[in-house]
Amino acid sequence: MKRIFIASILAISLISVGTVAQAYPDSGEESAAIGRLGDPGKVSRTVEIAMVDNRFKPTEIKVKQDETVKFVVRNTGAKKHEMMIGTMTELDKHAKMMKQYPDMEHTEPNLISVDPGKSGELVWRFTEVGIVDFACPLPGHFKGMRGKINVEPK
Ligand SMILES: [Cu+2]
Repeated sequence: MKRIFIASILAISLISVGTVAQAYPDSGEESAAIGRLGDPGKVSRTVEIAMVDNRFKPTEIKVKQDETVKFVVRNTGAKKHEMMIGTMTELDKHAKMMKQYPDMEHTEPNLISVDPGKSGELVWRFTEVGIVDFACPLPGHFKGMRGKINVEPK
């Protein structure tokens, strides 16, 4: 019974992802601007970020184009938090999905979940100059728990 329930939630969420993707036909191009998963062997900068309830510290980070950055993210709060790198459109879309299905397990290359008292790492390569957003997409956190990564020319 429980298994059937989970399967149907998955099916519903897949359908809604499909619908959203159609609504934003250019989201693929947008995603490329945020960079991609980095090679842990090529890290050129380590940035420490603290998660509190419900904020990131710091909220502004500077990196250089083509840098591979290792984010060491420590959750010093009492709640579970996530850090997701993306465009505001993507982050917003994901936050809406989390609101609808708060217990949905999700793994994506541009996201880490960190339990209270733990830390996690995310290695990301920034390929284009500009502002890349990050946020915690969990329900009730998304509005206040945001930050910006300024990718400067190398
Ligand atoms: Cu959070």
